[in-house]
Amino acid sequence: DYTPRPEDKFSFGLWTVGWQGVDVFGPASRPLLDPVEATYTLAELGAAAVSFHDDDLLPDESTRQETLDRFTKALAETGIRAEMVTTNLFGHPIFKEGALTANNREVRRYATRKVLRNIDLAAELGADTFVMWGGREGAEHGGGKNVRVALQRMADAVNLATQYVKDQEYSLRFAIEPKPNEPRGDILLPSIGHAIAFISELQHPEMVGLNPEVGHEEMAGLNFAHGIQQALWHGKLFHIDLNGQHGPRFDQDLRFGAGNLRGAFWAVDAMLGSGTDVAYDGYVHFDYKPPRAEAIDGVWESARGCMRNYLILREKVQAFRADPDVVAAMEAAEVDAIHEPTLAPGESLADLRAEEKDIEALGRRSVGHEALDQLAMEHLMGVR
Ligand code: GLT
Ligand code: MN
Ligand code: MN
Ligand code: MN
Repeated sequence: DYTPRPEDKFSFGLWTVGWQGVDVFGPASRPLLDPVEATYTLAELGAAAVSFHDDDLLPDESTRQETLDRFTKALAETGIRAEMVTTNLFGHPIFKEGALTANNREVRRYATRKVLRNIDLAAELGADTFVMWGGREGAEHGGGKNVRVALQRMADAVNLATQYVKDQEYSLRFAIEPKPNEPRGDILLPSIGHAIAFISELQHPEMVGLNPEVGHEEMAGLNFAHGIQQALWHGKLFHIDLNGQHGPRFDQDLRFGAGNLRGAFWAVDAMLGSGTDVAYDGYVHFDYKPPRAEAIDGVWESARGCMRNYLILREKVQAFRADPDVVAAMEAAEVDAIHEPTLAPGESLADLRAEEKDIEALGRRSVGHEALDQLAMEHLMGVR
């Protein structure tokens, strides 16, 4: 059966099931969901953890302590963890032109204060990961933003945050979440690759990794499974946002498995290590939006669907990898031959150059990838 268990490490953003359906064309279609009540329900559904923005859980000062007390009680009673915390640096109009990279310095200083306060909260709640999604860091116009300098201000902010965590001796790691556009016309750090390059310029790069989202890479026409494999290769897959997307269009935030199902299959395969032992071992975190048309029953149905689809895909991926026909097809496709370095240890360039190979025959060789992919599709379609 596909019942979620604590060891599956499923986690949900409180803003996901809490999304009230506000969009560009209409107001909320669902009533406010108390984040503490949502935590209890997610625990019942089988989640092991939750994540939140400061403002999802603690929208106002006057009720802050009371809500925090109720929330920590919910964590204690359910055994749920607050594994990730992130900062809302996009909702308030003060962030309309950017937060940590706003042209206006007062805005940048306010955004930095908001981050620091939230780092203290994350540490207090024992979170492992602090996500930074720069949704408003970007521009619609060519002349309005000096992108090169804005990137330096972003680096300053991350440097300051990592230094603060070191000084306080917190055990938090940072995860940057790339997105190409929406809400800004063009967002800084638009893809996994951009973010990885950015991290290498930071003061404490070892403390900073990625929180890639399926839909965000696919909005840019990129292959999510390839993206997270590169992040794994760099040792930077600190966290993940699973959801669904139908190709390059607005950010759909569908439940995981909806949208590009083949992409989801390969994403799960990559998370499990693609047949190697380099796998993702963090929380399986969902960041999606229950469609605006759904009432509360549909909200919980979609949350169940995220976990169920992950468990089904995990089973499909494992069956695919274990299928003797697949093993043979992989062999025929020389998939494992890539493990052998192009130049063996001890070999010289002269050895390489001395080699005589039948170039024409190599050009005619069979690669067998269609046969292999057909097997994957048949596993996915449930006929094997
Ligand atoms: C917001 C965004 C998400 C990010 C969240 C982290 S907030 O909902 O659309 O993709 O993961 O701040
Ligand atoms: Mn999204
Ligand atoms: Mn996300
Ligand atoms: Mn989102």
